[in-house]
Amino acid sequence: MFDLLILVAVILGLIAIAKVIQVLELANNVKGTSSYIVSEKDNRTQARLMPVFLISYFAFIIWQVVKWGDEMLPVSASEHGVVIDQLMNITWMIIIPVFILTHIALFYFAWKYAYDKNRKAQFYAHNSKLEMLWTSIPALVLLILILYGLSVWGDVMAPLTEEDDPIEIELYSRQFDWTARYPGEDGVFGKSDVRLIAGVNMLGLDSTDENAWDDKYVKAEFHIPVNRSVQFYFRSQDVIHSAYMPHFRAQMNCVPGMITQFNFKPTITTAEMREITGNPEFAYYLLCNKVCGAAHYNMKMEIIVESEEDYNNWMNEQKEFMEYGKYSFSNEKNDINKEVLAKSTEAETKNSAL
Ligand SMILES: [Cu+2]
Repeated sequence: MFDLLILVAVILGLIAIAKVIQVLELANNVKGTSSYIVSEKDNRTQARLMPVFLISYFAFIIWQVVKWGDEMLPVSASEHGVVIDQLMNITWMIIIPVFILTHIALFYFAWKYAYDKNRKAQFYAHNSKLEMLWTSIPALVLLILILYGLSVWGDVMAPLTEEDDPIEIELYSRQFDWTARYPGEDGVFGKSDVRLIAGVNMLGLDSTDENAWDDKYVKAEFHIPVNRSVQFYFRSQDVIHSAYMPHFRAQMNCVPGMITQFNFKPTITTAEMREITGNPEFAYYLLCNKVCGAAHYNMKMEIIVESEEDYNNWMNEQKEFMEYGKYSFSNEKNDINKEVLAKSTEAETKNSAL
């Protein structure tokens, strides 16, 4: 109902504007002048508005930086994130002065050379030297930035080797939550198939595959050890989601039917970051960065970065897939359902509390 009222108001507003324009045109006809001819006075007004616009525009930008500046992400918590931030900062350092100078020149010229009936424009058709200058300088700067960017991209996306001794985590996305899976003691992820998803087996793990038996999966939060490379594998059950871990400067699409990858090495624990930011509530998050449906905003999982010792302790407390299996083999369906329910309610209460 409210939407309808807004629509009616907009339509009435447009009709009113059209009528006012008609009245102005009629008035001009009566006076014998035409509203389509730009007078000298119009020109002067427009010219004076140019510096006014320029100053208000810059003032608005400065206001935004002052107002929202402290909402920026804290220092990067991953090794490669520092390099990405550097690339970003250097790009800003080049772009900002150019942006300021070109805008000042643009509005200055529009003000200074507004139409003047006593002045005749100089006919100046071409200057090869100038053309060369303003083509080659931006091209060179862009080339340097792109090459720099490509080398950073190469470093960030480089696959891990055995020497890195990474821990592996699979992040499984679906509308509208995340599940993190660890390969368990054997270090191998069990097979999975979307057709096997049922009840407690929310990832569709293949219980006939021995590698799946010790797999562990968690919701609401997952843990990673500090200063150890993490190899992520991303899957999606339904639509394209995007695993976004802003504090680690990491993002990767989760695409149904394929496995995408990303790796990083966390360098700052959650506790240390709480001290750095001065915020005792600070938490790292995995978010979804694709608008994937109605409850997209709910796709959130806390990431806890801690010492290897704490991480191992936490890992030992997590249940293996087979332990859920035991329930289903003994046919205690109710127990499984209770457990699943408890897990997802825990996840939901955590998410809604954030
Ligand atoms: Cu999503």
